[in-house]
Amino acid sequence: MADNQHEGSRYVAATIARNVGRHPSSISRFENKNQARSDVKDLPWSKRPPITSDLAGSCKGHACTVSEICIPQSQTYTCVLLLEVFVQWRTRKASLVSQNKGTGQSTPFDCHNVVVCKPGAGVDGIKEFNNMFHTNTEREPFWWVNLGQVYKIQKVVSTNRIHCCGDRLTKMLIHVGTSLDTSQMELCGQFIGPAVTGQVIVILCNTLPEGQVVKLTSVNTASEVFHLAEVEVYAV
Ligand SMILES: [Ca+2]
Repeated sequence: MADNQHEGSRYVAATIARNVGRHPSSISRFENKNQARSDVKDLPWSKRPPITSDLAGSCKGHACTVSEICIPQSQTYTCVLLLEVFVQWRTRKASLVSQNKGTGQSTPFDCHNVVVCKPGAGVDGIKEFNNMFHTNTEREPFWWVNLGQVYKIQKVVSTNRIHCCGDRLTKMLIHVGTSLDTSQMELCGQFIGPAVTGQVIVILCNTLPEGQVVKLTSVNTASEVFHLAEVEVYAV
């Protein structure tokens, strides 16, 4: 991940260097070159700034195109292609948004007090041998976390059960949405195993799906339990 972030930083730096612009009112060369584009009132609606003038700052009256987004700076602004902004979101340092949030799972399971196994153990920050969520045996058992508000999800980091049985996880799908109905959710990504005990599984959500519910489904050819020591959802 560190390498990806490093590559992302270099990419962003290169992008800004290539696209750096000046405010039309302060740099006459830019203003003259783009005279026809400097007056927002003359632009078709589709080319007008996407944010209000009060909030635009140095982006007020910008000359970015419809395929670009204006990023205000102190006295200038930068026009960056939307696609490149998307890349920045994918590579920027994200925030952990799932810890101690509401959780649930498809079926309960009694661990006989030998270990902590409850839905909330999946987001309690504890990655130890006796701590996990644990469903009953099913073809497609699932677990979810409700983040409490909508986020743009960048990645989901799962830590497999630590003291045994890691190969019970053979395929896992991660969906993001506003309900538990998978058909209404967006696929973040999938893991194809089998996993090993204690494995840390990083799934990048390449499309940056938005939602407040993140649902993990274990997909099996025969009924199986589903258990993970911890799930960490990161958002940008
Ligand atoms: Ca845990």
